[in-house]
Amino acid sequence: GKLTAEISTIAKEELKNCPKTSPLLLGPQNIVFSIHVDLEDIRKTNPDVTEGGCYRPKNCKALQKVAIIIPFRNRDDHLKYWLHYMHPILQRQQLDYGVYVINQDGEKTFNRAKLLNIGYVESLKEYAYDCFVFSDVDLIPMDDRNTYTCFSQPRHLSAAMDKFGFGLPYNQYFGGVSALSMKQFLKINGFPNNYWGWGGEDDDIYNRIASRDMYISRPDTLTGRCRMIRHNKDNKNDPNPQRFDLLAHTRQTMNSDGINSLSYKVVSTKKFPLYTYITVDIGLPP
Ligand code: UDH
Ligand code: NGS
Repeated sequence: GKLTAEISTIAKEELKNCPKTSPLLLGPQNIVFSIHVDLEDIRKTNPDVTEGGCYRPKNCKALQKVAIIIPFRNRDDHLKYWLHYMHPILQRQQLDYGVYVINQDGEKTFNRAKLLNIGYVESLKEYAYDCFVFSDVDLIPMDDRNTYTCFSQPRHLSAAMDKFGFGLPYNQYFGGVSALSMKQFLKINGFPNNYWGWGGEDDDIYNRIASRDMYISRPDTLTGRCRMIRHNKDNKNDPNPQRFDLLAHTRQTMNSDGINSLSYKVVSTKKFPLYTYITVDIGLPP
């Protein structure tokens, strides 16, 4: 009744802020993709994760409300590993978070950045998130001190991937896992919608950030280590031959291509115990 509601509101208000650094962190951890993972087991070992893949700390008020957005198609095996490793890490980081898998409907050309824009919009329809972590489905941090939150500058979290010898392929690289606050995301008009197929969309995002006088923040190369699941080439995600031309004009096109020009249709939304699965029709390349 009303009284219970009031009591729970008071209880909520009285929660102290979580500490800046979570006392639950374990540091470096072993990440392997040879083990068997089972969704039902993951659910049982993460009893505090609620429907749709959400969690918030019980005993303190999380410092940020984080939507984790995963661009997706036909990677169920990878998603299992992601859920297996990430739910425990994100809880130890004491985040108020939700997991959104944005699944591209159909079999036409993949568009990673457009799916990420959609994740931003759709997650905000559910909760007042203030931070957005954009993560490929096949990347897992090897150290839980690499916090999946936003910083005073756009954050590149996958700063030392195993496939690049635990370094960066080039300084401007912004692919893999990144985090932008709502303010940072809106300052760059979100991400480009017009990169169809593989490559360049992450560099476009980098250009957007640089052109708005922001810079990339990163964990150090030890804390930022992460492992990628080795896999075969995907269908309908061939290198985009237009990516170099597009990249030459980010500064001009970013004002009219981005979150302000995003159009798509939600085909279905499914709430699973460990994640929210939104299938979207994103249309076709022009
Ligand atoms: N993705 C899917 N399904 C696809 C394609 C991409 O889910 O069919 C998602 C997934 O989250 C993936 C991300 O988009 O992690 C980025 O895809 P990518 O192909 O750019 O990057 P990935 O890390 O592979 O999967 C990098 C190597 C691809 C080039 C292969 C040439 N050797
Ligand atoms: C660059 C791509 C990026 C890509 C990066 C790493 O060349 O989109 O390689 O690719 N930029 C262009 O193509 C313009 S990877 O080694 O992961 O295949 O993220």
